[in-house]
Amino acid sequence: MDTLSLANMFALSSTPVSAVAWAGGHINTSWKIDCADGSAILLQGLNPDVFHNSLRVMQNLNALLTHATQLSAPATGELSLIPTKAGRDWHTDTNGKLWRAFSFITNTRTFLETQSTAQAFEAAKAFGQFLRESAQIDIEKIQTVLPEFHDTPARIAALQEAASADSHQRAASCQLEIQAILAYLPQACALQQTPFPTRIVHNDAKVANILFNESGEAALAVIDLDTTQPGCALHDYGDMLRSMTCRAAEDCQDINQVKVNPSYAEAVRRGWLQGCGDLLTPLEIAHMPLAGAWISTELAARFLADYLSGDLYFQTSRPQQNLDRARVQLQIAMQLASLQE
Ligand code: GN1
Ligand code: MG
Repeated sequence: MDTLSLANMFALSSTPVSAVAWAGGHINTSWKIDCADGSAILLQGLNPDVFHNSLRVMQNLNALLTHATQLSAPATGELSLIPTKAGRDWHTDTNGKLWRAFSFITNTRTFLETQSTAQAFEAAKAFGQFLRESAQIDIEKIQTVLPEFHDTPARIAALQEAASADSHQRAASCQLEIQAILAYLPQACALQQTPFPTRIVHNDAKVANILFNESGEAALAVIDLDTTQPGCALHDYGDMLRSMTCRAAEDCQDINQVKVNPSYAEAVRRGWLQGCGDLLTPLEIAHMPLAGAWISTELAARFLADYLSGDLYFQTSRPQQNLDRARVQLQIAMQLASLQE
């Protein structure tokens, strides 16, 4: 079925007339669909190879959106699902892939890289508010959709396995990177065993997942809620540090351009603390300085394992893209770690 016919399965206000691929994610398929009356939707297909239980994702999404509506919570803004003509929240295509449609919030923008310290502050504050607001939801209502998603030792073990299998004869070209990640294992194990509280966390707290107003000054909504599940708040903080403090692209090929800006890191810290209010425990606050290197190294392990396995998980548009992504994350991890020294 073509994209416009797919869009037509939903109860739109008028006829869908054009579809443009919506960039930014590495996992799902997203289209912006413009309709004849000037309205627009974001049509998104969940990647079944990643989200094995799409229904759970939709149940979590509904619980989060219902909560946001009841509270008129600022952090989730005006996100809303458009039902299908059959009155459901999703459409399943002939391949069993689940599609859902969000109303497109007009006069908004997303950014792949942070534009200013003020913007880093705003984005981090929004993720902090999201965490604080989600803490009011009964955690039993939010199900785990990606088990062991942030099990860093398991991610490093998976990299080691991919390097040993070396199914695409790529391991020789990235020994330095593999060794750098393996060296992080003791620290990863120590963090994994620290008894942080279990909270409802976003799990993809990158700058690209904040909807800003057109000037980019005000964060209007936290988006991409598919990975939201019970977990550790510091994973979100780590994701923010790795994604908001460096303006180089996530797959930048020139490692010299990868520079962590300390004032952005400080803005992220202040913004997140402000957004979280009094939510965080002393244990969480004490470990904040480790979170950036933690999550960048974990993501480096994930990108590199995928590169070694033949790029099966993260979408790529060129050879070695996952290797470049891994190198960028390692560089960010190193710089974030040295900021703390
Ligand atoms: C993936 O597809 P996207 O951009 O929403 C990934 C995150 C990574 C991120 C890196 C389900 O998210 O964990 O941090 O790429 N999502 C999943 O940009 O694996
Ligand atoms: Mg995501």
